[in-house]
Amino acid sequence: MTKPFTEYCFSFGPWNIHEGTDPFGPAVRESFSFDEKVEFYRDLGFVGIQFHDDDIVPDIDETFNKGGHAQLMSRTKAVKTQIDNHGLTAEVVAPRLWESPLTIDGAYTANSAKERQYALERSKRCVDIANEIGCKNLVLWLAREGTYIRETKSSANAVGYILDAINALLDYDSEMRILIEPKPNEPMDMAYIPTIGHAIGLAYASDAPERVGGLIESAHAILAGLEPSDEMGYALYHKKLWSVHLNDQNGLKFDQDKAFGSVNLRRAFNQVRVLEENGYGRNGEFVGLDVKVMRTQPRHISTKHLLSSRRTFLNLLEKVRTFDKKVEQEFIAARDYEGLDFYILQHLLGL
Ligand code: 3MF
Ligand code: MG
Repeated sequence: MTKPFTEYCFSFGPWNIHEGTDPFGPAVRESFSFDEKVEFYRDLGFVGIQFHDDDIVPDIDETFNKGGHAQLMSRTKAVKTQIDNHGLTAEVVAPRLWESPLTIDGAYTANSAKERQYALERSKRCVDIANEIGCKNLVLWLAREGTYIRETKSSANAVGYILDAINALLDYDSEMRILIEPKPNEPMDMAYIPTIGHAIGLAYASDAPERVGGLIESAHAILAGLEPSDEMGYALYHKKLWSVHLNDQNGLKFDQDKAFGSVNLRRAFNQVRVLEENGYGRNGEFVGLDVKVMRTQPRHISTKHLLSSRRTFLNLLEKVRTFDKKVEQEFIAARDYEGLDFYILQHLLGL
């Protein structure tokens, strides 16, 4: 029996507190500044921040063009001091490769060599920022690496382009780890790296497999028609689950980022179960949440989704730990899976 592990560390990104903009309507709440958001973390029970490069250095391309590397580093130093003062850690930093006019046709897989070059340079700057803020985890959500129609790109060449970029980043910094965050669609119709299996395939094909792993988001797995806890189990077996974005998703539609467990509690239970039973967190992995508050929520209570997602994780952790393993094994030995099924429901309902 492994010793029960109690101290999970939780993280979220500044974008998880937002103004309610959606494709059909504008902001409905006034923004909280980054300075205000940093104040919220501890009170909400979080100690880790997930960053994009431009959460740290706003207008990163302009700042770089005007002030060069020194300007990026001085802004990063200021944010580092700020988060240190709040007792917070930068869990990950991700280059935001999907907003620039130079990444309209993709980043690493754009058809234009000049655009691919921009994506790589921007990623290297992100590595510098990560180092300066004391973080060794670079997240790659490959947002625009895919197509709207198949015929615009060669999918085989695209895999090579992505791998080239990963190898160039591994070479650029011999200590940085790369966490690929797969997602099957949105913004693209079809993405080249839709599941954790694809991501881990790239990891093993890379020049430093021990430094390439994955970040699994519940909603992304569900959008691929897969069971998030099994996706996690796959990565855990390979020792490549280095972060998670827990949330929930109501069927196959736009990426909803609903509060963890809010659609399917049992599916959430199984995610907590696979993490807890496979030692997730023991090597410093964070329990990351990537959750969006409802558009209807008034501003002064627009962080409740973070509080409740964390609480749901902890409540389900209690359910995982109080689950009677002996009873479970008896049902399994008798091949009475109907019995086990009902036992789980009773347990989740507290009966
Ligand atoms: C998109 C996502 C992203 C990534 C984030 C980190 C905006 O569906 O999940 O959230 O998690 O960009 O790289
Ligand atoms: Mg995410």
